[in-house]
Amino acid sequence: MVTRSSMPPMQEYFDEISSLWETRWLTNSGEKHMELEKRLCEYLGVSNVGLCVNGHMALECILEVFDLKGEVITTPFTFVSTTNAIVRRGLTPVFCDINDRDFTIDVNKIESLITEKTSAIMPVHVYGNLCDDEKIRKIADKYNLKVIYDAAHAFGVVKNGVGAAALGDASMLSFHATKVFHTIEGGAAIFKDSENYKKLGYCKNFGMTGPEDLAFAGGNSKMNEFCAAMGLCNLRRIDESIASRKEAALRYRERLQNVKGLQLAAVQEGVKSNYAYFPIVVKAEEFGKTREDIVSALSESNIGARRYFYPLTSSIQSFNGAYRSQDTPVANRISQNVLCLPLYEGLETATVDRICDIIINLVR
Ligand code: T4K
Repeated sequence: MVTRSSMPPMQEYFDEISSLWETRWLTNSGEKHMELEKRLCEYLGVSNVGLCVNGHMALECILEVFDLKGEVITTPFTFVSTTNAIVRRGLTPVFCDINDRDFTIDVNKIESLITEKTSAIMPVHVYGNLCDDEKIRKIADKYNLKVIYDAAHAFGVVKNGVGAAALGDASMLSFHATKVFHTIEGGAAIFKDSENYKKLGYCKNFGMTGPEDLAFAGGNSKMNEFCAAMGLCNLRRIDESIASRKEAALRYRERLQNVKGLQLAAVQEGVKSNYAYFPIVVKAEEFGKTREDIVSALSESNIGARRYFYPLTSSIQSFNGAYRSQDTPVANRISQNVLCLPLYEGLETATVDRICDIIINLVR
């Protein structure tokens, strides 16, 4: 399968949750929740980590905290959650193209999309590749826009000593079962400003500012204690887990980097990766076979590679064709040809080799 959830030793998780039978405090900012927020601040090198029920709702809550209106510049090459969060908050997505080296937003194309209605830029650190924050920040400052990162894939990624979660006015992390670090379901909103962390607390708890104070119509996006406990266990082993992914990812790179017609994501200078995904882009004319041929060959051997991200999120049916894929040509081309190969903690070199052999033998 494209990925496999990391699991802590069973007994360790049981020990972690056993106190819940005494306290019977199962959700609403309990002990485990508070401890995990603190530990994540330490690990990620940030100050305001607000846990949420999942990454998607964390993103919606961030938009709610900033009370944004109008248009948000984002990319269509992402999991549909990014676009949905913008739409569900009553905002209009404006799609910017990506660059074809690391598949993050093309910073040279942002400025021409800014109008008087633009209120924020929401780029995505796709596959854990970091966006060009320096350029994005400059543009945002010039036009007084918020920068909100979809950092669902970027847990623990560090560039020149600064953690991905520290970038932007806010960042969202996903702790879904399929992610590098998970809490079964879960996510976090990370804010530069502690006042916004406080507001998040209200947004994720029905808009209540006290037990009987109904300030606004908020939703329910709280993380429960069983999920937070899973996070505490997984965080203890996160460095080993990333090291194991690294081994597999480096093996893929070694085997596939010189195969004609296969493009690998560029290695970013100064970036300590988390090895979240291993995408390949198939250039069919050079490679001699299409992405779909590779998918079929792998699937015959019961190997589940996935087309993350296809189709573009600008093609959501309810947009009724309002956006054209030709307007984001690089995103369109990558989306039509990209394939994520299996990558997870404990993936053995022999399995990586078997997957690479199947791909290489297709054109031999
Ligand atoms: N932004 C971005 C850029 C994202 O990628 C995501 C989520 C979000 C925002 C939203 O964050 P969350 O609200 O989810 O926290 C999966 C995940 O459900 C989704 O979290 C993730 N991105 C997306 C890229 O992938 P599916 O529909 O492809 O997952 P599924 O069920 O097919 O699982 C994929 C493979 O993972 C399976 O073949 C086996 C393995 N798996 C799956 C589950 C559910 C496990 O090993 N254990 C499991 O519990 O969406």
